[in-house]
Amino acid sequence: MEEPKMQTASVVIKPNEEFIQEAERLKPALLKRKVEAVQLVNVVRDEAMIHGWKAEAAGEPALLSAKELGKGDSVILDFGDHRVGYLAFDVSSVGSPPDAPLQLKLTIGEMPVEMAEPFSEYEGWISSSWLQEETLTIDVLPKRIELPRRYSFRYVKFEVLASSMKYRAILDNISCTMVTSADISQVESLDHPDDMLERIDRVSIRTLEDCMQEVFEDGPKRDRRLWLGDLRLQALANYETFRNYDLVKRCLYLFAGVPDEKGNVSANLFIEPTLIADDTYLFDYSLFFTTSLFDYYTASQDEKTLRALWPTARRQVELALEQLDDRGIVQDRQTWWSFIDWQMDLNKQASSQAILIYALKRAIRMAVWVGCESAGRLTEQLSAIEEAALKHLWDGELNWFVSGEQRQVSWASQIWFVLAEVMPAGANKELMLRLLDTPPDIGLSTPYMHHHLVEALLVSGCQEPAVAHLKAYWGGMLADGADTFWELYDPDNKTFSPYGSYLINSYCHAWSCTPTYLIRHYGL
Ligand code: RAM
Repeated sequence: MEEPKMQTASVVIKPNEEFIQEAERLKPALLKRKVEAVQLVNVVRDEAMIHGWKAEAAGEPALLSAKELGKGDSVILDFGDHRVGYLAFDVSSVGSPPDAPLQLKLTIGEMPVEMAEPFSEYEGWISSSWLQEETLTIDVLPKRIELPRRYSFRYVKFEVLASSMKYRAILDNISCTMVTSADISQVESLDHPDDMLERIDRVSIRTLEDCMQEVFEDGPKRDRRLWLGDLRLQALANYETFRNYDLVKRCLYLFAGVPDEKGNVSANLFIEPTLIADDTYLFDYSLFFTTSLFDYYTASQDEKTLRALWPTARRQVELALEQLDDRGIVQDRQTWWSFIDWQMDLNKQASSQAILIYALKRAIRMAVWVGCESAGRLTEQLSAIEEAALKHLWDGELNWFVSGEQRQVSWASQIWFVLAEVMPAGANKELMLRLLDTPPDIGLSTPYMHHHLVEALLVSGCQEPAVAHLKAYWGGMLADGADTFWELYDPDNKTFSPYGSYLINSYCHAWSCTPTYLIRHYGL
């Protein structure tokens, strides 16, 4: 898979110190819990399993203290569930006094495949430094080792790269101090009569919990960063579960704290060493600042924050409206200008137009709530872009929304136009049912877009296929061994990765946690 054409711009940031301080004030304390491995495992070839590997039980972790490890020996520990936290272990020696340092390699992974296929073979286009491995050279034994980096994992492989002929190593007391800002005691139990929905709900919550750190991270393995598109969905799931309004508020203030000179919010932020806006700007993600503020206010009724952040929210729609061509249609571009999905052949114009309509509708409601004079003007602009969309992007002969110069028909374009509620309810329902019956070639490639498919089915009144799809897709991940839901999952191509290798995919990913929102919010 080829790398998308990223735009790197020299951006001038106009920090808003008041917002940055407010975000700092809302920084959460992390909850900690120490856990131990539950078993030793061997990872063996099994073509029936995802990626062709499975973990097989190989005994109690207590066996480790009697296992003498020499050069070339290795053990794999299974922590029994997905963990995010800090690893520590004791290492000692048996035999003669250690006459040379011990060299240990740790490979830390969310999936069995990460224990089995060497990271040195990775050739994807995003950095291999995301693959979790460490080499330690230990001069003095015995020693308690506390690794400084936070990992996201279920399995840990220890390999002795070098000891000496005179001694062997013993590993013991291997533990993980888990960290999260999510307080599970806040979550009401679901008690759903449908077992599958109950399990999907539980794993969604585990996924969200592990992504909730000092900000809502997209994935604790990768990118460990606050992305706006992910934040929007995590926030929706959070309102139904942990109800940590302050963490959403903090993230909104962080984005609003570092806009560029025109007022545009970045697609993602780095929080350390200080708050830095990434130089990636995405048309849809910037607009999701507006919709995320709308959702936050709807859930929290926090009027003070609504008023403080409204100018930033309004600015995102104004900047998007400046990107229309003279027909009133969002201009298409050859670069990675709007995200929508990791479907590489997707033309993003129609979906982006629909997202602008979706965001503008919410902006107008906020303008009314705060008594902003822009409400009237925004309402006129809304009818103009809805009309333009129906005139230029709806193809009455094909009965589909089309996108770009080639008039591409995709799932994403239909889904986003239904979510934007441009056509009457009956027509939206018909469109969704037609989409399921006669699927266009350009499909969906992430749980992120599958979320939007299910939500589009629900808002258009197609509850039965919505539930069926949710169970088939997220239930498919469960059947394939998910402890937390994944960044990428294509049931027809289970090795899919937009990055060039499934080794680098994230297997606990925020945008995949939404079934708990869909089930609880829509009362499925
Ligand atoms: C991926 C990130 C994140 C997403 C961006 C667009 O690299 O992990 O989830 O928001 O892409």
